[in-house]
Amino acid sequence: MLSCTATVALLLTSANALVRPDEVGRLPALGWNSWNAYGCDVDETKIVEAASNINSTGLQALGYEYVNIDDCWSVQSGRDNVTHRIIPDPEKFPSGINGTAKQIHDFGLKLGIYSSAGTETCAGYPASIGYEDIDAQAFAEWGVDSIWDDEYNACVPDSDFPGVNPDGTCPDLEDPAPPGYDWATSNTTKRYNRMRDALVAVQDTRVILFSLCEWGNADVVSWGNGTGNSWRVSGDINATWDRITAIANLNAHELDSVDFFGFNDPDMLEVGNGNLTIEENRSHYALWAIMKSPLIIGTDLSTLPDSHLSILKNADLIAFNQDPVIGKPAFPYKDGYANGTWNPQHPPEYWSGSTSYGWDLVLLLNSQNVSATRTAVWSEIPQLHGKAHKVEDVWTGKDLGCIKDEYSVELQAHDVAVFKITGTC
Ligand SMILES: *[C@@H]1O[C@H](CO)[C@@H](O)[C@H](O)[C@H]1NC(C)=O
Ligand SMILES: *[C@@H]1O[C@H](CO)[C@@H](O)[C@H](O)[C@H]1NC(C)=O
Ligand SMILES: *[C@@H]1O[C@H](CO)[C@@H](O)[C@H](O)[C@H]1NC(C)=O
Ligand SMILES: *[C@@H]1O[C@H](CO)[C@@H](O)[C@H](O)[C@H]1NC(C)=O
Ligand SMILES: *[C@@H]1O[C@H](CO)[C@@H](O)[C@H](O)[C@H]1NC(C)=O
Ligand SMILES: *[C@@H]1O[C@H](CO)[C@@H](O)[C@H](O)[C@H]1NC(C)=O
Ligand SMILES: *[C@@H]1O[C@H](CO)[C@@H](O)[C@H](O)[C@H]1NC(C)=O
Ligand SMILES: *[C@@H]1O[C@H](CO)[C@@H](O)[C@H](O)[C@H]1NC(C)=O
Ligand SMILES: *[C@@H]1O[C@H](CO)[C@@H](O)[C@H](O)[C@H]1NC(C)=O
Ligand SMILES: *[C@H]1O[C@H](CO)[C@@H](O)[C@H](O)[C@H]1NC(C)=O
Repeated sequence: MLSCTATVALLLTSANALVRPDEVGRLPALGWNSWNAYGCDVDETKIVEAASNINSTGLQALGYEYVNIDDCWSVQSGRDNVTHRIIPDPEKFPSGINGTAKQIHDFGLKLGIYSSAGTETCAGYPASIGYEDIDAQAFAEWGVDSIWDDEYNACVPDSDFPGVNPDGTCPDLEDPAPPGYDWATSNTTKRYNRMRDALVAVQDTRVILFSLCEWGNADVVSWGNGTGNSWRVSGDINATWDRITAIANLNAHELDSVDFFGFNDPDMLEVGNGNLTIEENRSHYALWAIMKSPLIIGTDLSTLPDSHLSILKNADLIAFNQDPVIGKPAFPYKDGYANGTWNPQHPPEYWSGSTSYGWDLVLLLNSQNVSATRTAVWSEIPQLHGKAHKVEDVWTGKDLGCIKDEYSVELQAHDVAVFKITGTC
């Protein structure tokens, strides 16, 4: 099951994403999705309430804009027999998706919706394979701004859709490698390109962001930029530290595919959920932000404590994530705790990145289970030149002054320090 959420994009060749008419998808999407908070139990009231909370908490003013309906929004028994459209569940969405969209748009926000590149969604509702044109047309008419396209039961027996086994059964979602390992020719790619093409065909009516939720299958980082605005790099996240570090480790090794219009998606945020400590929440958000991930909140905002809300509202991390001039993320600049190159419990701990705002970013993580010292040595950081630098703490906003050679911090287990380096001194 899934958490897939939304977005779209388009393109011409597999290397370059189609640049949309109004630059939709140029930066990582910021928003909220219903799955991690409500699962299948979604309805118009919760969606509109989430939009209202994004507005009233100040998250909207910071750039959060997509409000995404995940799985379970439609009539489960089937499509409309005449129009072949998916039918919004009249009990869950009494105003229709169009009526819900109107309420979201009235806040100045955007509405996202969920489908799947298969015969049914993860929760067993009608999905889009074979109906891409009909669905894209409906979504555009309803006022939908973003699609989160899952991958489940990805074939139609006895049909010619890419991926059906010769005996009519459904294949494993993990396609076999295509000839020459050219994953851009895989059946997974073909399934998603069908929706991409349908969305491009309606973009004069409505530009719809395209998020792929293919769980990192089929080497998506090698072709995702030709198909969508973002693509999942892994299976689903959950609100455990082990899962967060495993996904962070994976994504940290695949960041070359991140740039304007096309972003790796390490899945939605769990900030506010489960048993994470405040340090773990903070590290999760900071790592996702500096990897230029879509930042899709997945919690009930009406009960989120201010301690957690303030994490989601860190203006410096949002600014780094949304830099209008630099599309590349931060990168690890040296080994982490275990000194390895691949360790799901110990993702890279030393990170740096450039901004167009006159400052560079440095992040230090303590992935150990006990408190530990982490030291930023200026001469090791590729962006920095010079012996002394002006440093600010991103969490507290505190000016740490002019620091010579290196800066050490004592970090609690699983905590993170983030610094703005604002110049030499
Ligand atoms: C993805 O495509 C866009 C638009 O063509 C381009 O600006 C960007 O650099 C591409 N990303 C990568 C990683 O090449
Ligand atoms: C919040 O919503 C109101 C409409 O209800 C809108 O006028 C306002 O601009 C929104 N706030 C922000 C920060 O966009
Ligand atoms: C479509 O038609 C079938 C057969 O008449 C019927 O059982 C089904 O309920 C109809 N579906 C919808 C969504 O109206
Ligand atoms: C949504 O569509 C329905 C059916 O076409 C229509 O009756 C209703 O007025 C629409 N609602 C809005 C808010 O446009
Ligand atoms: C893709 O699906 C087709 C059937 O539609 C099948 O013949 C082909 O082997 C599949 N290709 C790969 C690489 O799995
Ligand atoms: C989190 O995900 C991992 C990997 O899929 C799984 O092994 C683990 O059981 C999950 N934990 C929870 C609490 O869902
Ligand atoms: C949180 O802790 C409780 C009690 O130990 C446990 O039942 C629950 O599964 C945990 N939740 C997660 C997401 O790990
Ligand atoms: C990491 O490498 C350093 C220097 O080579 C070494 O002193 C340290 O013990 C290593 N740490 C771990 C956890 O392997
Ligand atoms: C840290 O704790 C987790 C479980 O809480 C455990 O799986 C892991 O092995 C521990 N790591 C170290 C290095 O002790
Ligand atoms: C993180 O930690 C708290 C526990 O203090 C947990 O309840 C919360 O949901 C998690 N999220 C954030 C952002 O703190």
